[in-house]
Amino acid sequence: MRTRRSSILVFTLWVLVFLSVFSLGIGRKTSGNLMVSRYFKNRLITYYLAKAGIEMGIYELDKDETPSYDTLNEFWANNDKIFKNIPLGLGYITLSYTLPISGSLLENNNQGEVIGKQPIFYGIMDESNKININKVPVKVLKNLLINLGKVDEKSANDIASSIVDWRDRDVIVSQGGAENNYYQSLKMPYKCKNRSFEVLEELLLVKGVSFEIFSKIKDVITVYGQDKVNVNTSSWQVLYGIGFSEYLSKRIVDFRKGDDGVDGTEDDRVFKTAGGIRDIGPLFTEESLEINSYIKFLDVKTNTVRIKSKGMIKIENKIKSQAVITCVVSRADKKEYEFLYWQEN
Ligand SMILES: [Ca+2]
Ligand SMILES: [Ca+2]
Repeated sequence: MRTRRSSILVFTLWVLVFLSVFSLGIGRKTSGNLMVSRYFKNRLITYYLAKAGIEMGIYELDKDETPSYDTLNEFWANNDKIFKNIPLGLGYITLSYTLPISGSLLENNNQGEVIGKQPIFYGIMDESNKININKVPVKVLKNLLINLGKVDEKSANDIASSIVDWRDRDVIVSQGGAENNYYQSLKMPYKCKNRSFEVLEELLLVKGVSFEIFSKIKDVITVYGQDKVNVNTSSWQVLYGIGFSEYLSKRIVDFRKGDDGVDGTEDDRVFKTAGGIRDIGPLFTEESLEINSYIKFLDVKTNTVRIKSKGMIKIENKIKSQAVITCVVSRADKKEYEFLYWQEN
């Protein structure tokens, strides 16, 4: 009897042990699931907030009051009341960007300029504040490589020609350039594209473009939009990349900033035509000649923008969860916006 009792006791004990271990397991699993589901829930909320931000951006852009020129002080380009920490539903939305600057100028900056503390703009970025490697002529590519890529003149000429050969449809080798024959002769051969660049990294496939050169120019180039740079929205580094001297590039941008010396504020001076850069003040003969040479690569408006939208859930003012969507939108077709690029993080 005792044996039976004790065996029942042992059995019950085992069941209890089993059940407690089992329920512990369930407990763990449930709280784990709760965390995972909370993560996915937050992820979903922030994703839709970011997506709503893109819609909000396009809505504001659509109200552009000055179609003949686009500047950094337009409400869609810089306005923290519309684009910074905007509450919506369970979270917040922010649209922001900084002006593109070449890596090489940041590394070599010894003029006491602020590095890594670029002003943040709240709004939509003009994608035409960069140099479009699909559309600019060999002359601009060459200047870009010399001034910002820190490449010598001969190499710059060869690389610029190779870039044009890569994107043009013909198979005629430009002076110093490279077409299919060259790429097929490589140890690991590949085809010359003979089509437009779709992503910046494609440049690394072009003859002569090293990673070092690429990293120096990648931030000031684009594969989207028009052939000309918008002088109302570009950094002086981009004007320098086109071929203007460093001095004149800075003068143009400083003039644009207005008396407060800050881009995107009310006192900014607007270039309503590219010729407006002749009015920045007295010009030396060389500067006038410089303007004559490069003014054809400038515009004052844009047909392509980049929107970076961040959706956030905050607890006590700290970001708890966030999602970022970056897209490039064309408004070249006046009737509808076209998405050229879309990336979710
Ligand atoms: Ca070609
Ligand atoms: Ca200003």
